[in-house]
Amino acid sequence: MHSFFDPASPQARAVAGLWWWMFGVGFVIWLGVAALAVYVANAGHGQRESDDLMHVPPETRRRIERIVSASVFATVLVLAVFLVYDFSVGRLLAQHPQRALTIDVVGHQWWWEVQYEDPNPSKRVGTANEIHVPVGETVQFKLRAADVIHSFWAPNMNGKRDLIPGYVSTLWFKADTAGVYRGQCAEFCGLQHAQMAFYIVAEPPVKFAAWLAAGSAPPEPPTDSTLLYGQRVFMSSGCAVCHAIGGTEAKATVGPDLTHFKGRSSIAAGSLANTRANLTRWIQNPSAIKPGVRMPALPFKPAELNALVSYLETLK
Ligand code: HEC
Ligand SMILES: [Cu+2]
Repeated sequence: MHSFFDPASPQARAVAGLWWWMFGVGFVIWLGVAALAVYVANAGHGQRESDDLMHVPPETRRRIERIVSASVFATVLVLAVFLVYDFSVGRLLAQHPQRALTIDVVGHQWWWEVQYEDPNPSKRVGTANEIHVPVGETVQFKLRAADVIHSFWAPNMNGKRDLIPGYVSTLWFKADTAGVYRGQCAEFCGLQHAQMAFYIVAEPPVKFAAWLAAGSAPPEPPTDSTLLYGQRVFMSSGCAVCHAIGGTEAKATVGPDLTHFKGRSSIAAGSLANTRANLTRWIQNPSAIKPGVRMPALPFKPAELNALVSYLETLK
């Protein structure tokens, strides 16, 4: 669900309200103007003398002046009302509590790095492309860009906010309806810009707290021999140069954090559903799915690939 027409936060409702009023009033004015144009086109046949404005009777002239002044006044009034309305919506969007759950989002070509802030560094939760938020609580987003300009846009929640290299922009919203809402990069950022989606998972606070607590714990270490082999393949064949998995030596941040990879619904920023078959396809040849992607295809023997995928499937 990726729709401005289905707001799920007070912020998105305010933006949608403003838009509908502008649309409605604009439509009524358009109807009026179109009706007048039709009227003018049909009226006045045979009244040759009134073609010449200099010879309009003073009575008619005064009437025309009154109509023009009234129209200008009405136009200014409508624009002024919308100006005030627009400012008030802007104020509402900027309103936020002193303290709020803060989520750091970094835009990369072409995925979203997500970190939940916590005063205790060991409780920070890192994930990617899928942002869980508690329903009924205002959440702050601190938005940064790692390479080029991106734009964070979850239309059911709030308007767009650009991510600009070297600058931190902020955005707030309070999800008030539980659900999964699609978001999308809204500023052209290169070849795979269109494949740079994300999801907002708005869930009841209790469920969210449980998710967050589980997020700071490392995944179950592998025990059976295939999974141990898969983990060795991961650590030794280059994956760990770019990815992190909690509780292991893999700590790199070039690509998405894979600690709880299997807990996410999609692979590569909404490009594929997170299934075993798709994960295998992805690792075999990422650029067949996302041409230009910043992840190389590594040569694996079938047994290695199979063990590697089995291991990644345990990262819940
Ligand atoms: C040069 C750095 C690099 C290397 C090496 C690398 N990756 Fe990636 N990986 C990335 C980047 C960048 C992405 C994000 C791609 C995108 O969505 O545009 C990614 C995405 C992924 C994803 C999808 C994650 C998600 O949540 O969407 C998985 C799974 C993954 N890599 C596994 C692996 C495995 C397994 C290996 C080793 C065979 C590996 N990667 C090697 C950089 C790398
Ligand atoms: Cu983009």
